[in-house]
Amino acid sequence: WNSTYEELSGWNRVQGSGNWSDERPSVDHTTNSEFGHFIVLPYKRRGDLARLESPLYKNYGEVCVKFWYNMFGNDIGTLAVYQRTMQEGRLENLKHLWKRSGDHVGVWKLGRATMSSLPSFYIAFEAQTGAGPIGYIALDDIEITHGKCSDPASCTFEIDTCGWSNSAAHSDFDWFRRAGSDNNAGDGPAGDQTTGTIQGHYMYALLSGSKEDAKSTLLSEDLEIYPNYCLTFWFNMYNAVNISLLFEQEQVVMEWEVIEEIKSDFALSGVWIKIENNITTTPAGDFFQLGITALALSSLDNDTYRGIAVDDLSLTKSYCGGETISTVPPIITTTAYPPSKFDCTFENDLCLWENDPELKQTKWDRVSGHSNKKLTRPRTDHSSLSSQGYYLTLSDSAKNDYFARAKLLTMDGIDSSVDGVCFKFWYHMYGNNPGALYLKAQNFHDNDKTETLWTRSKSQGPNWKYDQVFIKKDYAFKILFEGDGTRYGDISLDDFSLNTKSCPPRDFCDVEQDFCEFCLDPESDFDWIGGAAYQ
Ligand SMILES: [Ca+2]
Ligand SMILES: [Ca+2]
Ligand SMILES: [Ca+2]
Repeated sequence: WNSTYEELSGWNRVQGSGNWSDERPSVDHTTNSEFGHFIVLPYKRRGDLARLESPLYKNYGEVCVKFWYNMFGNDIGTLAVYQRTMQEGRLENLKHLWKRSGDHVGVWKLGRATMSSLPSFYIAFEAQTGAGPIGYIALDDIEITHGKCSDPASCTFEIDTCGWSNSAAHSDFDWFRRAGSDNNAGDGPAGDQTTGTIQGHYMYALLSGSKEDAKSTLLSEDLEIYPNYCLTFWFNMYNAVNISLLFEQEQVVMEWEVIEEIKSDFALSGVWIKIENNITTTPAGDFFQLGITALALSSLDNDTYRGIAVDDLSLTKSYCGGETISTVPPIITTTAYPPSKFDCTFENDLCLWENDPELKQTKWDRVSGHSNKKLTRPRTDHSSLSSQGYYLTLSDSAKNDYFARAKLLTMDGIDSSVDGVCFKFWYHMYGNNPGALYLKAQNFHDNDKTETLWTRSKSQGPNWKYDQVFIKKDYAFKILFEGDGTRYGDISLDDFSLNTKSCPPRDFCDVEQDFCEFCLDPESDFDWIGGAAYQ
C-alpha cells in the first residue's frame, strides 16, 4: 500500500489527547495510547458525504477487510463499507456490505466485510454526517486478508481473540489468551479444546485471590440483528469452587440479560464441556453483543490456581440443533505456513536462538511487562499482548555503558539456496535514541563473514512493528540480530517465524506512517481533512 496523502485533503489524521473528548477518541486502536494515530471525520454540515478508497485490487479472489471503528454521539450519522468496481451500474457499487449508524459508546470496535471475487475492485469507506455536530466517526487498523471473513463471534483463539475483548466497564480483572504450555501467569487447563495439545490456545479467567463478587466480562464484537442464532462454546472449570460462568446478551434498547449461569459446583473440574444456547434478538437498533462473565461467588484463596477457560466459540444463524444456514467454519485468516524450528514467541525460553557466547556482558534478556526504569519499553509482549507475555530486550546492565552490542543467533545454519526463506519478526524501538538494530546473515562456516539484510535506528514509535525479509544466499548462514544499545533507549524483539519460499503479501494499514494508498473520491461533497493534533 502506498500513501497518497496530501496536506488538507483527506481524513483528519490525528492522535488522541489521552483524555475523554466528544470530538475524537482519546487513544488510537493500534497502540491504545495517545501516541498512536487514527483518522476521524470532522462535522461540517448535515448529510455531507465523504469517501475513502483503497487501491484497486486485481484478481485477488475473495478478501476479508477488517477494520476498527469508533463512533460516538447519537446524531453523528453513518459509516458504511462498499466493494466497488470501475464499471458503472453494477449492483455492488450501490449495496453496502457493512453499515453502522449513531452512537457506539466511543470505544474501538471491530468491523469486517467479505469482498467477493471480482476481477478488479476497490474498497470504499463512506461516511455521511447526521443531524448534529456532537461526536465523531473514526477509523484505524484496516487489514486485508485473503479468503472470506470468519463468522463474527466464532473463534478458536489459535491466532487471536477474533474481536472478543475485555469489558473495561464491567471487569475487576482480565480474561487472557493462553496455552497449556504457558506458565507465566499460573496454571490452567493443560490442553485446549480445538487441538487438544499444550500449544492450543483458549481464553482464561484466573480467579485465585479474587474477592467475593469480583468479575470479568469478555465482550463480543457488535453482532448483526437476526431472529435466531445458536451459540455453542466449550468451557473448562479448573479447580473451580464457588465460581460461576455467566452467559449474557445485550441489545441497544435493553440492559444486560443473563441467558445461562453455570455454577462450578455442578460442573466437572478439568474437563472441557460443550454448551449451546438459542439467542433471539428483537429488531431494534443496529447490533447486539454477547458477554461471557467469570464471577467469584465468594472470596477465593491464593493457594491454588482456580479459573474458567473458554474455547471454540461458534455462532450460527439457526436454532440450535436445527438446520444451519451459515455453516462457514472459522477460518484462520493469516496465510498459514508450516511451523519452522526457528519460530519463537519467547514465552518459555529462547527456542533455537542463543546469545553470542563470546559477548559476556551484553545480551538479549527474556523479560515480561513494562519496566519502571525504562518507560520506553513495551507495556506488553507481542504474542499475547499481555503483561504476562515474554519478549526479548537489550539487557539493562548493558545500558550502563554508553554503548553496548548484543548478538542473538540461530543455533543452527539455514540453507536458502533453492527457494529462499522469509524471516518474519516484530520489533519495538522507542525513546530519544534507542540505538540501532541490524538483521544479518552470518556465514555458518565463518563467523567473521556477515551481510546486513535489514536495519533500523531512531525511534519507531511506542508500538510493536512488524517486518519481514526475504533471504536467498548460496551459502549456509545463521540469522543474527545485532542490537547496538544506549542507556537512553530500548530495543525489544518478539514473535519470530520463518518459512521457505516467498514472503506473504503485506496488506495492513494502521495509519501510523501515512494513509497507505487510500485516496479521496473526487465525487465527495467535501474532503476528509488531514491535520495534526495539538493540545
Ligand atoms: Ca493507529
Ligand atoms: Ca483453541
Ligand atoms: Ca512473546
